[in-house]
Amino acid sequence: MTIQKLISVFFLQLLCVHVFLFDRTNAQSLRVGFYNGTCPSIEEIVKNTTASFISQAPLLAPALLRMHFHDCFVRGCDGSVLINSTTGNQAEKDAIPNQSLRGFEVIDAVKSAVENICPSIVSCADILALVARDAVTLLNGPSWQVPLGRRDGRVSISSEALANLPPPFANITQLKASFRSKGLSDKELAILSGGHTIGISHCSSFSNRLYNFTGQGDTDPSLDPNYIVQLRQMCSPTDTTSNIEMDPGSATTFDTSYYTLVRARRGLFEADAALLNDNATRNYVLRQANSSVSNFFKDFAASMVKMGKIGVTTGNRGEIRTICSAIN
Ligand code: HEM
Ligand SMILES: *[C@@H]1O[C@H](CO)[C@@H](O)[C@H](O)[C@H]1NC(C)=O
Ligand SMILES: *[C@@H]1O[C@H](CO)[C@@H](O)[C@H](O)[C@H]1NC(C)=O
Ligand SMILES: *[C@@H]1O[C@H](CO)[C@@H](O)[C@H](O)[C@H]1NC(C)=O
Ligand SMILES: *[C@@H]1O[C@H](CO)[C@@H](O)[C@H](O)[C@H]1NC(C)=O
Ligand SMILES: *[C@@H]1O[C@H](CO)[C@@H](O)[C@H](O)[C@H]1NC(C)=O
Ligand SMILES: *[C@@H]1O[C@H](CO)[C@@H](O)[C@H](O)[C@H]1NC(C)=O
Ligand SMILES: *[C@@H]1O[C@H](CO)[C@@H](O)[C@H](O)[C@H]1NC(C)=O
Ligand SMILES: CC(=O)N[C@H]1CO[C@H](CO)[C@@H](O)[C@@H]1O
Repeated sequence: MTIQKLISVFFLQLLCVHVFLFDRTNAQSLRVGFYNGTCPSIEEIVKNTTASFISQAPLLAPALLRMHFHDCFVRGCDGSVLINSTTGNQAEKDAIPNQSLRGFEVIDAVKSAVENICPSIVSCADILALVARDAVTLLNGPSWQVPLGRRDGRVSISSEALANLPPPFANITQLKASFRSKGLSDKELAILSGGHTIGISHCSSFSNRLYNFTGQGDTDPSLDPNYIVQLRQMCSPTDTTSNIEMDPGSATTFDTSYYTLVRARRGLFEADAALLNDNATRNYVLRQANSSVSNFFKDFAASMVKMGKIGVTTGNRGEIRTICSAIN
């Protein structure tokens, strides 16, 4: 090895160690009860406001869970998903994967309820993390303590959403790489994909599997043929409006049935079916599909806490937005 190479390897390692410590420090500075002294009723306000929406429209809950995921995978959990586009900037919200995000009105209502009690104290990124937890719990899912103290970012760029969010046709190699790039393991991929036990999809996210999988007018062989018949009845090849339950009949109940579906080759997206193509994720699916040995709730709670720490902004970086859809 030449001296130059040695030196560059050394600096590369220094850089890695630095980035590593930096991220750890940030994530560790999140803590449960961060607002104990400054906004003690925060969790109650968030929960009450969220519940007032979800009790009227339970299908808002999955949208709110997904919003937190989309926030965390793009620029870290910094509320950047909430920012509106402006004349000079196309924001994450307006990227293709975000076209189907819903529930921004819930976040806005929670934020204004919080601002009424503790103005300019609680970040939109923290609100999103709390709302996602409450949404899951309200649909009979697990609960968990949410470490808080995130600050809001001031940047939101449409192209970053496309680059950082795995598409519904991602294969297992791509999914693992995407999650690993965010510090999440293959097992955590299998766990967090269980979020698809609630909510809806548009036909366009999977209709290639029903009509023209490889461009030969064929279907996806990894999808149950009987299920294909049913799905075709709900989705014509050009349908852009129908809402299809990802976990039919149980779209507003957070349970383990996602894994039963995937095992039965009825996962809606290629990315769901792909979990069967790797030993670690496959074993996880099969284990959770057996309710007597499932620890999905506990796993999901822990993985949500971990996902909620991706690339967070803390300390005095960033800001506390007063309106979640615009930087201050
Ligand atoms: C593993 C990679 C993932 C892929 C490829 C993926 C893809 C998708 C797609 C395509 C949709 C439907 C969008 C539409 O057509 O309307 C969707 C919906 C949803 N996703 Fe994922 N997702 C992934 C991971 C996650 C994670 C980690 C979570 C949360 C923990 C999550 C939660 C949801 C929820 C709750 C919905 C339903 C949203 C609604 O009802 O509006 N997804 N996902
Ligand atoms: C905030 O209060 C809760 C409940 O009393 C407690 O569990 C937690 O440790 C406190 N956190 C901080 C950072 O003070
Ligand atoms: C939240 O709701 C509960 C039960 O309805 C109520 O007792 C409590 O006062 C509410 N808290 C806030 C902060 O609105
Ligand atoms: C996954 O997709 C990538 C990109 O299309 C491809 O290069 C790779 O071979 C695929 N891997 C598997 C296991 O299908
Ligand atoms: C299927 O896809 C191929 C290649 O993209 C295209 O040429 C063909 O017209 C499609 N067939 C149908 C029925 O959409
Ligand atoms: C995957 O699991 C099967 C059965 O559990 C085992 O036979 C096989 O060796 C495993 N493959 C790898 C690559 O670990
Ligand atoms: C589920 O797990 C239990 C306990 O380990 C086992 O006895 C049972 O055979 C499993 N069922 C299936 C369908 O795998
Ligand atoms: C952001 O866009 C939404 C939807 O168009 C709108 O209701 C909201 O008022 C906008 N926020 C700001 C700060 O302009
Ligand atoms: C909810 C939301 O903001 N959806 C937007 C996603 O992006 C498209 C453009 O690509 C907008 O038309 C939607 O309003």
